Order: sequence, then C-alpha cells, then structure tokens
Amino acid sequence: MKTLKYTYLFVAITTSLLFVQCNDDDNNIIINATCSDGLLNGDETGIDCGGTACLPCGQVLDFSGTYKQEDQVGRPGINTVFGTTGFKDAFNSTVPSEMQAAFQTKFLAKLIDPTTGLYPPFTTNALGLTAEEFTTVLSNDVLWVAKTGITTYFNGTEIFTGRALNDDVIDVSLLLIFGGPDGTENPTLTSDGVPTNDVAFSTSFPYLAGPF
Ligand SMILES: [Ca+2]
Ligand SMILES: [Ca+2]
Repeated sequence: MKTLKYTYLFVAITTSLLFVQCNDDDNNIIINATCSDGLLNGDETGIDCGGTACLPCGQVLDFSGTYKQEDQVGRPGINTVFGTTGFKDAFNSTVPSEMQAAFQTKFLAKLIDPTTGLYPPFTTNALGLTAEEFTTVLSNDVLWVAKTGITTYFNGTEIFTGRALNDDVIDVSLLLIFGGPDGTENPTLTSDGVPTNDVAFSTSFPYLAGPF
C-alpha cells in the first residue's frame, strides 16, 4: 500500500464525502409510501393500515414521554478501543454533534500517551492523518455515507464511503491505528484474524448470512 494512494484518499474524503446526519426522524416515520396516501390500496385492510406494509389498523405510534440515548456505534470498535476507561457510558449517550468537543482530547491521549497510549507510538497513518486529525475523525463517531459512487468501508481504492455487509471494518480500523504511514507496519496488529463472512448474504431483508 502506497502513501500516495492514501493521501489521495484523504483528499477525496475531505472534499467529496457528504456527512449524512439523522435528525428528528421519529416524527416522520413512513412504513411504506402507500400507508399514508389516504387510499385503500395494496393489501391494506383499512385505509392506510393493515396488510403486509402498514401498521395494524387501530395501532397508533406513541411518541409521548422522554427517550434517552443509551448506545451508538457509527464505526464499530471505536468506543470499545477509545472509550474503555472512565467515559464509555458518556460516549455512548452523547449526541454526534457534541462528540468532538467532548472526546477528541481524550481520544488523543489514548492514542499517544507514552505510558497508557496504544502501542506502538502513533506517527501518521495510511490516510496521512496526524494523531490530532485522526482523533478528530474518530471522535465524531458517525458512519460517513457518500451519496454517489461505491458504498464501502474500504475496498483498496475508496474508503469511508459507507459500509457494505462484507466489509472487514475492524481490520480497517486496526490498519489506520497501527499500520503506520503506508499501512504496512506492525502486520500482527492490523488484523483481528477474523475474515469476512464466506457464506452468501440473503438478498432480502434483513440480508443476514448464516454462520461460517
Ligand atoms: Ca393507502
Ligand atoms: Ca477482520
């Protein structure tokens, strides 16, 4: 893996990716477009209810009360690796817009502290990111999604343009943490030894594959 390639990828990340945020979706749940068109269609048993696509007739979603965020995982493994001491619960319950301010310096300390930091010492990674830049990316624990092009966590060319079912996301994270400037350093630390699933995924929801 060449530094030049990752430098290009970093530029691509910073210039072309769109940051897709979830906001207030609870107020706009759509089970199916035909479930809110005011017509009795599909296999609805009442107007906009029943059948296989809509909520059962007579059932009303209850959005009263208070909801509390208890967990999140934008990028798998990040809260496990960086939030292990003292602030994991706080990390999981902080909304994305507040995460960088709250946790970037904590992540940085975890990454570079000479006594408690991750081994070996971090210089730059395969994306050309410094420790400060990398922990800024990681502390915003959301899954970036490119609205055009290939959806992948990393495919050798594109990176962080989404996540496909068979992406080895932990290995990507380990490579960026331990792989050094060209991704080839510390080869024993850049994989968890667990390959991607070798059983075909289902082509229909929930798209799961059997164990391998
Ligand atoms: Ca309808
Ligand atoms: Ca793996």
